[in-house]
Amino acid sequence: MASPRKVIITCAVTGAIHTPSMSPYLPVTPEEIADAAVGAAEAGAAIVHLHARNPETGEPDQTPEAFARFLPVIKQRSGCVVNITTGGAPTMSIEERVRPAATFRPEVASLNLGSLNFGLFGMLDRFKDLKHEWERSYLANKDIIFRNTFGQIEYILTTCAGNDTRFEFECYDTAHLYNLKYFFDRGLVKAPLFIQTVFGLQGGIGSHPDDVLHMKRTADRLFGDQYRWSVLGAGRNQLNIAAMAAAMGGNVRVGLEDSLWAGPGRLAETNAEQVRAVRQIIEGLGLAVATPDEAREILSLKGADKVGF
Ligand code: KMH
Ligand code: ZN
Repeated sequence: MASPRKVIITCAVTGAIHTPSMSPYLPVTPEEIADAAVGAAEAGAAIVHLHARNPETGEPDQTPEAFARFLPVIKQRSGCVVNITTGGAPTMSIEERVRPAATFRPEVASLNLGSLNFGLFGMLDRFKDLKHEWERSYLANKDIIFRNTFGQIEYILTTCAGNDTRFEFECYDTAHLYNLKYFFDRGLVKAPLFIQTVFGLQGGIGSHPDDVLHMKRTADRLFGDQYRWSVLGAGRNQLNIAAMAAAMGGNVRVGLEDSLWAGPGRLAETNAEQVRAVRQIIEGLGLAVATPDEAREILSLKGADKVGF
């Protein structure tokens, strides 16, 4: 009997979009981030996507020192694949954003394939009492551009060149897939391309099934069998888009970075809860959850023994 297809679950445990006042369950301190990552891996996440935060204020912190407080702990407690963000926060310079990935040479780092508006202000309607002053100005800003110019993308690629780090290529619209094709055709990125298609973020492509199909068809046409498809549905779109993609041969991303919810009006209490929910869908489809080593095989990763932490 044919063995079931293996589906890679990525869990993004804290991110830089949601702010501490939105959910008491959002990991902020290094201990909370480490526990969340290990818990997500134990629930079935093969890859954990990591940001760091200031433990007092919860503000995004892209200093290598902040990441150093939890990277070794996660590596010691789990065999999962560590994916370090180069996205950081949209308010940061590209030099700041790339530093942790360049310093720690992870197996995977995120790479955002184009600029877009980041409309976080809609969340102010839902979350009124914000504890920290920085949260309101951060969320209310209607002029945030998450800048990822061709030059900045190239800067990240050249800065990380030689580290054998592979990338989670985050694509928020079809234009970003064409941008990736530009780099692929010039040999600046190599197959298999781990493409994370992002849906439902204000400023990027929507979250309708037509949007999912459009991104997949475009990626299929541009990259054929040279890519591995994954989906990230923001907010309430997380599980339905994951279910759609899993049924269509894709991999999935969950986590409190992308959605705070476990269902309508119910906050997820842990990242592991979201991993378990998507695992149930995957296994319900007769598919299986990839282990970290199976994910390494599927994505041609270098192995945890070759990282710099
Ligand atoms: N927050 C996600 C929508 C990154 O860290 O490089 C995109 C992201 C960016 O994860
Ligand atoms: Zn991220």
